[in-house]
Amino acid sequence: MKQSTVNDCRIIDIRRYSDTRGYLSVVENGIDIPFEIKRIYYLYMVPEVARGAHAHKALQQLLIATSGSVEVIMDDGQNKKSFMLDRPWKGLLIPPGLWRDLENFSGGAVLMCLASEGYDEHDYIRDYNEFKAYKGL
Ligand code: T46
Repeated sequence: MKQSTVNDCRIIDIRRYSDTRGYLSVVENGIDIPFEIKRIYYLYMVPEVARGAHAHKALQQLLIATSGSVEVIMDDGQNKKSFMLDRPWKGLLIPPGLWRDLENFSGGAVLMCLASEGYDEHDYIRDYNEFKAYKGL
């Protein structure tokens, strides 16, 4: 998706069920997100540093701050858009072909990623100039 832009990213409300015992949220293949989940990973105990700084060529993702808050800055090479993930029922759907920086992790933040593919380092673009060239810019 070389043509994807930051406007293709969107925040979704994740289904949640509440009763006197608290909340339960669920993401289910084929119902809640537009891709099949093949991998789950999560970032935690992040000190005051930025992570990310890469793009994916094919990977689709749903990012959820299951605890605390994280700022995700999406970049299509021409425009940037910042998303604050600060509720466990808010998810950021990210199409392929976009650069992302992860910043301002709050203390105790846990950022979970539901991913459409297995891990493949060849899917990463970790150099910003290479990313711009990939986008034809
Ligand atoms: C993303 C953001 C939100 C693996 O061996 N398997 C995996 O599935 C993943 C995701 C990572 N790794 C290894 C590769 C590196 O040696 O874990 C190490 C740290 O990965 P990375 O530097 O890519 O971490 P982040 O926080 O910059 O990015 C990660 C994901 O890689 C990326 O897909 O979108 O979280």
